[in-house]
Amino acid sequence: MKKVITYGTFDMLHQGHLNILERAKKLGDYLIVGVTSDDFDSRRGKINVQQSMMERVEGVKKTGLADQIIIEEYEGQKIDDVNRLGIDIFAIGSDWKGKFDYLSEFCQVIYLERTKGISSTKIRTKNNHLRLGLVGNAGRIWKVSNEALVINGIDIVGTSGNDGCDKRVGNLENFSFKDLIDKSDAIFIESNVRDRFEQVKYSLEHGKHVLCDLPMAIGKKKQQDLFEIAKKNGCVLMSGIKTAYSTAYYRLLLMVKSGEIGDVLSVETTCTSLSEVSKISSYSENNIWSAMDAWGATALMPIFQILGTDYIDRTIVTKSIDKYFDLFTKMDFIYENAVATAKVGKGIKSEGEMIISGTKGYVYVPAPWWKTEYFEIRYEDLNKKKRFFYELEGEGFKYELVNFLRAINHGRTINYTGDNVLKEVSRIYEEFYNRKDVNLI
Ligand code: C2G
Repeated sequence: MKKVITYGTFDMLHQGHLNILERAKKLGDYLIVGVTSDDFDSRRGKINVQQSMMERVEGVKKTGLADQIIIEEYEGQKIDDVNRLGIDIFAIGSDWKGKFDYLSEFCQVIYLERTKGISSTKIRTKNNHLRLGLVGNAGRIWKVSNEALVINGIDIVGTSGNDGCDKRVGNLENFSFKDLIDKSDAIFIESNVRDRFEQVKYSLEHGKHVLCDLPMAIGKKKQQDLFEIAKKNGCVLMSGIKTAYSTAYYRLLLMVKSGEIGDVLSVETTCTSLSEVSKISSYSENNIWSAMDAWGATALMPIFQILGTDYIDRTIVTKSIDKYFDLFTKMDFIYENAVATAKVGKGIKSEGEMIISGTKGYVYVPAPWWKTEYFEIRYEDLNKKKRFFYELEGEGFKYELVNFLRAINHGRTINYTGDNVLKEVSRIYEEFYNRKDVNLI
């Protein structure tokens, strides 16, 4: 029996895929199709795949051409598959010509002519053409616009800056806020914390999907209002903390939740950055984000995601120069069976790490943990230490934008952060600004 193998993502299965599967099948008696895992695709830079692995496997199954379907999970797996499964022929599209010649040591390698004029990219672009408007400070919007430009199906309409600076972001046109909303289908908001609620509300009320940095609102009630407005208007409202969408962070959360380090007793997060301005007294007038505005929500997120929001007590200590500008803030939470600490700083520097301690071991995420690519699970026995690495492309905006696009296409919000987490973060900001049970040093 002649065994043939071929591989692919097979996203939104189309005629090009069908042709290659048919021709590959004809080369032998038994066809094995390797479908890429979601992880493998994102690691090899194919991040805007629309269908989940299960849906893609289902698509291949339905063709009736595959005698066996396997999952391709890592670089270098092809050699192992060919040997392990006793493959005679490896077949792949001509767009890969030359790339898999190294397999000819183990089996015959055939490049089949690629079908012209059709691709998943084209289908994605046609289906998901989304006009995205960017609202916020030029410095931040610049980063996200760079990453958005490479995503199929997202067209950036322009920006609207509210930081008093009329800096243009790249070649993008700067509009008034209302004009930008008019011209867009969806809005990315990373503006000053106290402007966000009105901006999100206005956008949702005008039927626009919103991806907004946290906090979106000051106060739990206002966050709840935004959820309701989004629902009423059939809009997607998603949290824009990019850490939440990175593969490494998501994996570590799942591992902690599945008991990998036993019961969690403590979560500690630290996020700090020095400021581009050297004089502390002029931070506010230079429109620099304070420690809480820049880092508070990011530092709180893992605490509420892992331990929940039902803490018994909390203490906040802050060193501030005025009501809205803190240099350093330390937040401590006491739960029934655990404790947590978040430290944020602007104009002070510390080690930006995250440590999650449990009864069996602990997770260590080195600085800067909010751009997590690598983490370790450590145990009493040093030899049992496990290391995890998931590459993060760029700053990580791509992942949240791709998820946003997917949520809009599927007509539902994919919840990476949790509504309760969003509401609790909003509450902490309200109490912080109102100096409710906040100790000043
Ligand atoms: N294909 C084709 N004609 C098209 C589009 C795709 O013949 N118009 C072929 C590709 O050449 C490939 C297969 O269909 O052999 C699957 O294509 P993709 O889903 O795009 O997967 P790809 O990224 O090419 O993955 O390990 C993964 C493989 O290396 C290939």
